[in-house]
Amino acid sequence: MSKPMPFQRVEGEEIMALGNSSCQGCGHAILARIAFKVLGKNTVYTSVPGCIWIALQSSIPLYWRGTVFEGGGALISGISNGLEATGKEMNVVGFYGDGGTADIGLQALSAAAERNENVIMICADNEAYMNTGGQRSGLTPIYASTTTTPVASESRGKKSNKKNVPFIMAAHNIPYVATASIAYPNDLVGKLQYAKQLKGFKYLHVQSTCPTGWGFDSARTIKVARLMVESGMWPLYEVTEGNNFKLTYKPRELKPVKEALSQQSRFRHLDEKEYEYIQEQVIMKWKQLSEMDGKKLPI
Ligand SMILES: Cc1ncc(C[n+]2csc(CCOP(=O)(O)OP(=O)(O)O)c2C)c(N)n1
Repeated sequence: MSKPMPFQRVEGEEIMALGNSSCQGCGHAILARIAFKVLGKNTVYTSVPGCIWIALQSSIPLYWRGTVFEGGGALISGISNGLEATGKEMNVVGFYGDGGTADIGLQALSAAAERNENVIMICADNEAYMNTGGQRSGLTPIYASTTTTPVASESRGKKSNKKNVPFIMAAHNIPYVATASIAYPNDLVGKLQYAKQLKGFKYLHVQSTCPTGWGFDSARTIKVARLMVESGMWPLYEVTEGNNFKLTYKPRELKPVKEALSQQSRFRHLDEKEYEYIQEQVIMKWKQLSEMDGKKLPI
């Protein structure tokens, strides 16, 4: 097992303005700051409705376009093709939330991936529709309390498991798919650098903590994000050249999921049986990923 990654300063020109209109401790703002340092000024970025639109629009002074939830995949495709037709080379980057990526926006993104459009698509995953008050999305984890999956006498939070969107995207056989976390900036930077120089559809799925929706003190945002990785709740990996799977970070041993989840009030109602269920799922999935590490995916 590899050592914990040392912290390094993220190099690059600071593009993000000093102020932005996201909440204190917002993972999206941290993601944007890091990402634009790597992407640089020769970038056009796009948004669909959500917190990431707000975070970027208020602080990233680069060429931008926004559209409806359903249109995210079409918008990045159109811009990329337009640039190619006029002989211009720019990074075309879609920054969409988990709702905009995994639910309403999935069809157009899938079509863009299938056409292998030359774009980078970044899913900023805070695990619910946070911009409208925290309704569940397809990427909300099981048992999480949200405004549409509240905890009450007949309800224990979200009933179903988190959708595995990185694997859905990998099944399109695109050149690059990766997961990342705002708590592992070096890993995130390396993945962005790799994606930036590659032609075709690149998909980065970044777990982005939300103090408001997850329920923890904003000063702890990186600690909470790190615990999600250290517990195996959010594994860091990449799939290159269509199907080569590699874990990019292997904690010495996984921390108990309870250590990560008990810090978030969206899980404060969990009983031992529910923790046990999540723990078993994580161990089973971690075993599967460890077996796949360094191998080709059967897709
Ligand atoms: C078709 C449609 N349905 C609903 C909305 C309302 N709406 C705006 S932002 C948003 C939440 C976005 O959530 P997500 O994509 O997860 O991003 P987050 O805000 O959590 O970063 C919703 C539901 C909308 N704009 N369009």
